[in-house]
Amino acid sequence: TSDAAWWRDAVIYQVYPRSFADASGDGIGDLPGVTSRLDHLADLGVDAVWLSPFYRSPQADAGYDVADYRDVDPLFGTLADFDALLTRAHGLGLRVMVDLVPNHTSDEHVWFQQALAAAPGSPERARYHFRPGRGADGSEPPNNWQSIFGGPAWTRLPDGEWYLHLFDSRQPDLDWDHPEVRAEFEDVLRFWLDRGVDGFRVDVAHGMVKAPGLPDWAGHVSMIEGAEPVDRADEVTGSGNQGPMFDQDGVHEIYRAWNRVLAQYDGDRALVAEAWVEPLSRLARYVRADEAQQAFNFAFLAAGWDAAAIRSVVEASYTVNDAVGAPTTWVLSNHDVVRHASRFGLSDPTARPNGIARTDEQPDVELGLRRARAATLLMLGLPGSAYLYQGEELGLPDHTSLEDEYRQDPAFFRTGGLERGRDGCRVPLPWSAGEPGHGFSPTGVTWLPQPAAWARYAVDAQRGIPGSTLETYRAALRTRRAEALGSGGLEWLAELDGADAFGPDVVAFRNRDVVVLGNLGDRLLVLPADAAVLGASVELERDAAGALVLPADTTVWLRAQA
Ligand code: TEU
Repeated sequence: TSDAAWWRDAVIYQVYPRSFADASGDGIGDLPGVTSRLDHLADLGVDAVWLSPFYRSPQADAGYDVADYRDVDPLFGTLADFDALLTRAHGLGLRVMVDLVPNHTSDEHVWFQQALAAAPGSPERARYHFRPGRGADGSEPPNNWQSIFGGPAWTRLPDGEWYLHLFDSRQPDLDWDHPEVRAEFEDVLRFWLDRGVDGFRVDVAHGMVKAPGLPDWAGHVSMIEGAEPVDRADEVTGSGNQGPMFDQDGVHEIYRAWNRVLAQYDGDRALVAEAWVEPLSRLARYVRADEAQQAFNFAFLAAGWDAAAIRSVVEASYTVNDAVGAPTTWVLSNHDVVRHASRFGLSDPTARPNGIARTDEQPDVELGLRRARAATLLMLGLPGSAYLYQGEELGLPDHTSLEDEYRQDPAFFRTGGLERGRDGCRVPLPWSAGEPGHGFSPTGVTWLPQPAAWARYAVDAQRGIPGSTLETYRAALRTRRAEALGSGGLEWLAELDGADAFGPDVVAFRNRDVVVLGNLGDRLLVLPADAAVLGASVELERDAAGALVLPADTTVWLRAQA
């Protein structure tokens, strides 16, 4: 891995294939749809695309339940469609990362089908976690673990054995002590590396290895008893991803093995770990010269709209970074969380940021969008690599009034509707304002309904319109590239000549020749008279004396004075 490796300062755009663009007309996005819209991404100015799963799958968890790791689901197209996508992306100078889902398979994976057909204690069951139950008749689950999606993490078969699933019952966990499991995934990596992918986003990267003996977890006991969970007191991201089923030391051996596989290929192929691990010093253990190249920085996503929290998370991110000698990453939205345009419009944007919102509070759409744009400009001004989620460049909010009959997230069903689920951030993208389904599909069909008020967010309603969210993103990405901000350095600023005193609500730093100022407070900040604006999250105005002012909930990029 060279110092100039592409991923160090890359802006990587997450495509959620079922909701990006539909070429076939069935209302579900597909790979030819993605290929047909790659120009949008090249034009936006991102460096790479990460594709969420498009593999053969019964879609019990929108493709995060893989039945065949080496094939494309007919919903999304064919392997030839994938190759065409890759060729076109590379032709446009875009890298392509694909999703790897190693913690669990689909229940329709051939291994699990063989396990179901085999007897308790048979070798076919040894690739998963099958156990007898507890209690006199074995009718109690083998331990007290709960599924991340709600309910017990165990399901019983008619023959009396139980199997483990940290997510849905249709997502049985693999046993990573089994040598065939390890060999199989190294082979899957090679399959996609040979086709030319530039890297992998590793799903539940802190999973896979479980504590020996699968011990009960005190955190679950307290949750069941309704008390404050003992082990989660200092949890920042609220992901619930803690206990003996996550972040075990043994998982690092898997990354070292994968790192060796990637190293056999040219072109700085990369692994990004989706590890909901805290604190950041613990997350840093995944980002090593001989392990993953990157890990998502969810602490940044969880910081909320609070200058002190943002400063301290940013600071901590770089401390971690110094220790491992690799760049950090930034992320504000993905397919599991409430989009930041909606999160920042809630009274508490830090409440359950990892998506399965329990609240029925309706966000303030305008405030949310204003803050989201300001947060994005803060993020894109920071050194490191940034991840964008499809639609955030349009300022898309969540669909917050989706009717229950449309919901598909297993988390909704496993909690009896208590958790509202993640469908609201997965609504098909609006491409053109005047068409049915906003141009998502040639037939107008969309697998989830789009809110009626979405025309304003459509790509064609924003392209070329100065000040639109799309053009604000485009301009910021252009400047970020031109000024090499991704590979720059961070220097906090306490003051700026000619400007108002910052006060605690201003996040201010210099990166190379750019000064980034985010005003998270409610006071106007007067900027220097000669300030040269390189970019702003909203159009700036002047006060009576003719000075530029930075209003509340706004970020500006200025040319640094020598
Ligand atoms: O999510 C991993 C995860 O650990 C969860 O915390 C997830 O963020 C949470 O359920 C949402 O609130 C990954 C994928 O990103 C997610 O889409 C999948 O459902 C999950 O793994 C299982 O594969």
